[in-house]
Amino acid sequence: MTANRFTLYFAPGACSFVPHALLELAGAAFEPRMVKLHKGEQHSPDYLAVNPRAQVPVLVDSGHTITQILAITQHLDAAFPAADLLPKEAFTRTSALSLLAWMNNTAHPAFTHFFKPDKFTSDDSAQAAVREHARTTFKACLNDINNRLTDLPTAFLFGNEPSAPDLYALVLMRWGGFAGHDPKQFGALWAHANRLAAHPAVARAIEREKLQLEVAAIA
Ligand SMILES: N[C@@H](CCC(=O)N[C@@H](CS)C(=O)NCC(=O)O)C(=O)O
Repeated sequence: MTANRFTLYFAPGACSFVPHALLELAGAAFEPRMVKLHKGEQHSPDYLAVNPRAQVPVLVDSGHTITQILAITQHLDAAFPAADLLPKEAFTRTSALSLLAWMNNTAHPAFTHFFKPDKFTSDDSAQAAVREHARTTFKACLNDINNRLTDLPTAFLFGNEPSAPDLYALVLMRWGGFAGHDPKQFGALWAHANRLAAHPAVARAIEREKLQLEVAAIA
C-alpha cells in the first residue's frame, strides 16, 4: 500500500472545500485533518506551527507546506495531470485561473466582510454597516457567477467534468445562504451546485464535511 503523500487541513464549509474536492476528483490518497474554526483551533500553537497565518486550507505534500487555493490547485493539477483539475487548452486554462483568482480575491473577501465584519473595524455600529453593505456586494458576485452559468453549453464551467472554479462556485453559493440569499434564486448556479453534488468524487467531500447546499441565514 502506498503511504499517504498528502495531508489537507480543512474546515467544513470553508473555502478549503475546493482543494478537498480536488483531492477527491484526483483520486488521491490523503489524510484529512479538520480544523474547527468556530472553536478558534486555527489560533492554537499546534496549528500556527502549520500555518502562522491561522487559515485553512493547507496542503502538505511530502513535507512541503502549501497555502493559498490558487497555489494548491496548480500543485494538484501538476501532480494529477490526468484529472483535469484545470483545463489543458491554454486560453481555457487562463480563463479558469482568472475566474478562480476573482473568486478568491473578490467574491470570497466580499463574504468575509459579511461574515466577519470585526476583521475590518472594531466599531460596533460600523460593523453593522460593513455587514449590510457586504450582503449586497456579495449578492452581486453570486449574480456574476450565475450569469456565467446561464446557458452554458457544458455541464460545468470549463467542460463536462468539474474543475477548480466549479468547486469554489458551490462554496460561494452556500455562503450566500448565510447572508440570506436563497440559492434557488440563482437558477443556473443552483442547478450547477446540484450537478456537482451528484458527482461521486464531489459527493465524498460533501459527505466528509457534512454539508447541505441550503443553510439557515445568520443575523
Ligand atoms: N486566500 C486564502 C483565503 C483563506 C481563507 O480566507 N480561509 C478562511 C476560511 S474560508 C480561514 O481560514 N479563516 C480563518 C478565520 O477566519 O479565523 C486562500 O486561498 O487560501
